[in-house]
Amino acid sequence: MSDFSSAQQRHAALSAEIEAHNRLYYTQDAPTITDFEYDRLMQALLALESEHPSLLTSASPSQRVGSAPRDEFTQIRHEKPMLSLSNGFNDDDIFEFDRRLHKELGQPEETVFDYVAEPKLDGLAVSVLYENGQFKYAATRGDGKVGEDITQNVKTIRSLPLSLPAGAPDRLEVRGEVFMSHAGFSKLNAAQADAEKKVFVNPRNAAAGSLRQLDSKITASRPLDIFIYSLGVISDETFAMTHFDTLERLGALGFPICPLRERVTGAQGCLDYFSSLSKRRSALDYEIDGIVYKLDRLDWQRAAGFIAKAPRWALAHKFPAQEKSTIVRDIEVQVGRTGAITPVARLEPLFVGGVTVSNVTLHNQSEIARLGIRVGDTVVVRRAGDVIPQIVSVNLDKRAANSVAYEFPTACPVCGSGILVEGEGVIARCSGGLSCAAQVKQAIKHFVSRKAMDIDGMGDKIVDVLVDDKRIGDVADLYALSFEQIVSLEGFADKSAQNLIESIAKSRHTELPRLLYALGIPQVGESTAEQLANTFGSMDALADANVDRLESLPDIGPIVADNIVRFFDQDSNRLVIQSLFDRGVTYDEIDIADLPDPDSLPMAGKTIVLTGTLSSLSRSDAKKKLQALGAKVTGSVSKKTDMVIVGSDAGSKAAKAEELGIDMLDEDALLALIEA
Ligand code: I6G
Repeated sequence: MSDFSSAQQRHAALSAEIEAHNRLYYTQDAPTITDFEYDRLMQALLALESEHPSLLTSASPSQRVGSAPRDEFTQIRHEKPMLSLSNGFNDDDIFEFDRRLHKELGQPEETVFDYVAEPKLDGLAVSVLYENGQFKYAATRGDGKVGEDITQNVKTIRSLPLSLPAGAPDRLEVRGEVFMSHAGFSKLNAAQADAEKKVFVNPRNAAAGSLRQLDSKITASRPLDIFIYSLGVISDETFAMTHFDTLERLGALGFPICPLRERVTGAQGCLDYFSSLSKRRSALDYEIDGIVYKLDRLDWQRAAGFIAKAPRWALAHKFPAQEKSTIVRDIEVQVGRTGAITPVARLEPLFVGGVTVSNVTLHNQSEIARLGIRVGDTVVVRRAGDVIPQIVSVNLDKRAANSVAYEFPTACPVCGSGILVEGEGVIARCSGGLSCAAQVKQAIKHFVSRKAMDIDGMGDKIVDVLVDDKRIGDVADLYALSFEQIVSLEGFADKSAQNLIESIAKSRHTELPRLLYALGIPQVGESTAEQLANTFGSMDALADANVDRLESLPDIGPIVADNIVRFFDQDSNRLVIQSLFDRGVTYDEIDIADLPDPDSLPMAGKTIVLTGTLSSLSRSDAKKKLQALGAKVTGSVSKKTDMVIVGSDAGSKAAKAEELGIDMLDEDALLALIEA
């Protein structure tokens, strides 16, 4: 036998052996060799491939260790769109889902449907295509039509087969959820913390961050796992007749399938499964955010079809907000950019609703009084979906006998100035103004932030040090910083100091809306800044505007108008602005004569909300385009909203719009609207 054919045989044997150990370890949780022995097998395989590069095929287990970093992700168009799921939140929603399906399929009430119930993992959806039994590519969901090519990264997930046994369909696309177990997440975060790298807030973010690495070697080092839950394209139409059998067959081909899947009977069977899994949820080693029910018969699935971007035959039953108890270690107050004092409860860290929570805002003094909260109290913390965690109640039975009522401070904890309280304890403000280091720091952090002057590399810690060391006292001082001053800071080398100097220099020339927003005038956000810039055209013209003129603008009420006038009335603010210009800050003046009359624009007077992900333009571009047509784009849906633009993965805003009967447009309709 030639050298090469013996290497070929050895390669095939080693590959099969490694993949068998991958299955034992990752799918069956029953390893039969040590990590050391596994590494030896992998090293032997890598050595063979380095000696005979032609042995390195796309299905070699060596692909599991990652490959050369990429510059960017390329795109893959899904042959079959990747859908999202409709949501249900209570028993009625599930009965209604079942009733609707009966109606759609023309089945009498007495026919009881079989459903398959599976946990909905909180991870990232991916699609993986196999051709002739070999892993061809993997893609993210993206907008459902086009995703990103993450082939090299997904290949590193060891529980996913790289090749399929004989008998697998020639073309087989599987879809599933990539996730990170709690155990893997804790281990990863401990390692990240040891290496002084970023720790992740929850397993989902860790999984997402790991999967979207341009360097697949980093992905390979992350404990990712996957459960396959459905098919995309398949060349064999007789693969299975039911969803349950589809999962069974996929399992037999070596795919990891969630072991908690169950075939259940009727809507009541779905609800029984939901209640039984809700009880086991906290004991699972992975995060789930609901249960997915799917009509079992595939012919009925096909007949039921789709509404918008979701199948009619499936429903995600979401878990309600999670609540858990913990102890309040302390109550501290934070000082914001405009001196606003916000009390924050420092908690014994707890894992709730998918994140570790150690700080929860208490909003204001009257909220503290409403809850009657004290340091040392046991409290119930609630977190649902993306909503920020909140304390909902205090367990008085667990209150210590020697506990004392919390007293709101009367002096700023940072500068010692008095705290002024307005509005029955709702607003508390440090009276120190720009003599308060906390306010100065916050103002500078806002000024340098991405949507303001966008000074890349000027992080929070650097601002803290620069202010504490009195190297800067206001935003204009940033433009007087020297290379020597920066390079002398801890953690800076010549190159990083030079980069920061260049970022500062680059920000000198900017646009008026950015500069106005960066100044941090109370209640002047990005869109107000833009409106002010487009109306007045220059800083001087705005500074001279009076309250009446400001209030005549569509989005500016008396409070914002008053804030703007007061801001420009303060000598200290005028001095800082002058010193910004003296230190070389410039902006392009806007020729206001060129601007159309806002009332004559086609969407004048319309209030629009954007939700979900858009595929062909970013949300901020869409917002700008709508604003240019005269629309007001806001962040929350209310009765005043005229229209909601719904991208993929839209959540509660779309549901609210539906509830309020507000017009909803998808991305294609939005593009048509912009073009028209
Ligand atoms: O996002 C999903 C999570 C889980 C799913 C899903 C699922 O089944 C257990 N199934 C389908 C069909 C879709 N998304 C579109």
